[in-house]
Amino acid sequence: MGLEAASSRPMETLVFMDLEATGLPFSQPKVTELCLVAVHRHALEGPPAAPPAGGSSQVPQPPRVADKLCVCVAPGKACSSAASHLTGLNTAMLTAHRRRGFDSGLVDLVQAFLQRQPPPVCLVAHNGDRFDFPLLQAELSWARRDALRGVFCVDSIAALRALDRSGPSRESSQRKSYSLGNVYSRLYGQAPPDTHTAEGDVLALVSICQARPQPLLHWIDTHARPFSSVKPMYEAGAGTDQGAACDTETKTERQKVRAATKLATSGDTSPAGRKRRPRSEAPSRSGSIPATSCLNTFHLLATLVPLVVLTLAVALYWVPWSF
Ligand code: DCM
Ligand code: MG
Repeated sequence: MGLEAASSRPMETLVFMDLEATGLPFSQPKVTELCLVAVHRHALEGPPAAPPAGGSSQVPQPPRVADKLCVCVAPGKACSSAASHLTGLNTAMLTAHRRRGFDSGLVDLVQAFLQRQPPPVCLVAHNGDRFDFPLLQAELSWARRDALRGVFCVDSIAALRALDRSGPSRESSQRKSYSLGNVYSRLYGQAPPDTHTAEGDVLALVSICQARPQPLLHWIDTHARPFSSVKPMYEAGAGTDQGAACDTETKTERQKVRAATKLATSGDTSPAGRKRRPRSEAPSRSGSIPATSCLNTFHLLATLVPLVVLTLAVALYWVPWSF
């Protein structure tokens, strides 16, 4: 399909990627928005970012030559209230706007978009190893898991940490936050615009990567791994206990995730969200008998009735003879 490439070659196209979703990994989230921005490595290798102005570094212009694919997706499950609050998206809204699910049409679209790019193609996502890549792999497993055969991927958090450790000042990466917003603010002295929209986050990531392009490209070339090596965040139809997959780094973050779990389990409380709850998930009304309990009663009667008939028959046969 033209995307196959030897990992020994430098990555020619970088596809910056961000996914918005219904919640954190433990909730087996589904994608609500996807954004891909593809640039040739030349776009980063070009002239350095504009010099600092007035104490804070000026944010570089985004590469002029870039292909973009941004798609809203109906997730088919409720968004956690935390996710809705962050992203401004909820399931009712996406359904009301008649967005389609993460179907084979979207897989074809993503595949066609990547095929247009000169290979080797490398996806770059911030926290991609823990969130975006496994989630994309899980969504693809519903359609075609091998759809991104030949594509590579790298996590920009891992890259930036490594560059800090190996840079001239050998900065410690231990105590620093590498969240997208914090990295961006450290570089440019301001918060990134449009955070938690897929496009906003991708463009913020591109700006971050423009700050130190040469060492970053070198790191990407030596650390890109095949996307096929990414394990899906969850298997299609797997159970709900995904606690081990939380994107936690520290104890404090684990606590935050536990707090988010409470929010997430409260679910999408919109009337539309309640209406779409599948029958199997609906709580049984008080007084009604669940179907499984009817089945059990039937089996009990089916066993007991022949036993009683047999006992009566034996009794009727033996009683006259016993006198
Ligand atoms: N997310 C969440 N709760 C958080 C942070 C993120 O549910 N505290 C989910 C919803 C987001 C997705 O992760 O759509 C991706 O996060 P981000 O917007 O940082 O890319
Ligand atoms: Mg995002």
